[in-house]
Amino acid sequence: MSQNTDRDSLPNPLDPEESMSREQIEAIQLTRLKETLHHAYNNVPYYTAKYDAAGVHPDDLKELADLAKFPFTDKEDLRKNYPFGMFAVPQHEIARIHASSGTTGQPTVVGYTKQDLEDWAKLGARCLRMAGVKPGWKVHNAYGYGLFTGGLGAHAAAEYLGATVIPMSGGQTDKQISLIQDFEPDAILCTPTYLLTIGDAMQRKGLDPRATSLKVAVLGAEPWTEEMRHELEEMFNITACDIYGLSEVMGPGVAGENGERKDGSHIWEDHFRPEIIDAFDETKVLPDGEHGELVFTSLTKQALPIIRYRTHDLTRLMPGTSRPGHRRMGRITGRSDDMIILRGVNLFPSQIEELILKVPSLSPHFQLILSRPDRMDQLAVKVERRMDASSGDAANGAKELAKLIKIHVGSSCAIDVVEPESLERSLGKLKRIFDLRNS
Ligand code: DLL
Repeated sequence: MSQNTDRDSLPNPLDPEESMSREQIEAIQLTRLKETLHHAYNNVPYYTAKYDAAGVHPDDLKELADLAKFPFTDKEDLRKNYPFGMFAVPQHEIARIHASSGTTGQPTVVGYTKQDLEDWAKLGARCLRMAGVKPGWKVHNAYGYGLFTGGLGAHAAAEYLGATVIPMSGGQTDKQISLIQDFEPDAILCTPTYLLTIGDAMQRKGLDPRATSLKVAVLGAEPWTEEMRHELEEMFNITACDIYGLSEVMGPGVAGENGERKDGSHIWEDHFRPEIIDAFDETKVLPDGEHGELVFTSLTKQALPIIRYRTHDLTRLMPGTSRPGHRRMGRITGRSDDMIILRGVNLFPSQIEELILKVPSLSPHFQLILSRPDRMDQLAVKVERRMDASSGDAANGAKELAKLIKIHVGSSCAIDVVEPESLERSLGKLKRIFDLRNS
């Protein structure tokens, strides 16, 4: 029996690094950061050229704060080096390739060695376990399989944990429902908006989502709010936890949330060094607690070391709680490229989600439509009334929502309440903003 009471008090830690102190983590970070910088500089011409041009060398890193001397990497850099220019190992050592969907340009391609895949599975498993998923449970995986990192990433995590994986992938909502009923999974992995789609479809069939076997949902790949967590937990009678990640840094499992505390996702800092920078002045690295853009440096990745990658996700860093050595991130309030600037006021879809869910007659199914009649930007919120709300209730709800938006966001916008089931449902990552200003 272990005598280490500190470790024993953690809910099922998986590996020793997970339960390290902050000092131990920072010591590991410094060693790994030096190795990563040399690995990237010696093996990826992009980094060699960029650091030579900036007059910095991996040997300039003596302490963690020196990382700020090194230039950033952005999605554009991966695109310019399409497809394999960012790889730091020969192709025969690449065990897997993933790519972003590339809806907004050239896809970004990422690669993994066998060791990278093993680390990824381990970190994903840490997230699932911390959320409350147990070895031996049946796990229904409804993240999309394929080039997207969600499906295969979550799959490997659940397998590593020792769960029974049901590799359903995204879409085919009727089939999802049948499998959930027949296979009786204990946990589900998908995007928050897709879980809403499933719950909604169940209710339409006269089935009660609260009566399924599901106990835990591990949700990510898109921003979601505390109000949405409450909505989904009530809808399914489950615990809903966050999982965060991005392909360029690894995939799902960069950070995950504790299912008992639900106090934000712990970033696995033995593998990633996070920084928060001022989103408008990248030269400023902000202290913990301040909001800004999240930047990541990988510390162990072999195939695709990534240094100071700008995620464009806006959040803040907070001290670790259930894993004290690893800092937590606040909820992603939005992506800097999803920010709507409406007559000088900045707003994000998640702010609107939060306010809609405060109005009992309105459902979480909504879209934001931006247009420019008469050369003035206008925002319309299209939102479905709840099935059990009357049209009169919904009309009052629309007035209430307009008022809430005016008070909390500082902007006027039109509210267009539409009939239940009239807006397109999410099948994975949901598109909320429809910008018609230049069409
Ligand atoms: O979405 C990886 C993933 C799959 C994470 C499944 C979690 C679960 P990408 O397609 O590269 O990778 O998209 C990454 O999605 O920069 C965020 O903007 C957003 N995102 C991911 N997880 C969260 C989350 C995957 N928990 C981009 N909360 C990121 C908010 C998230 N946004």
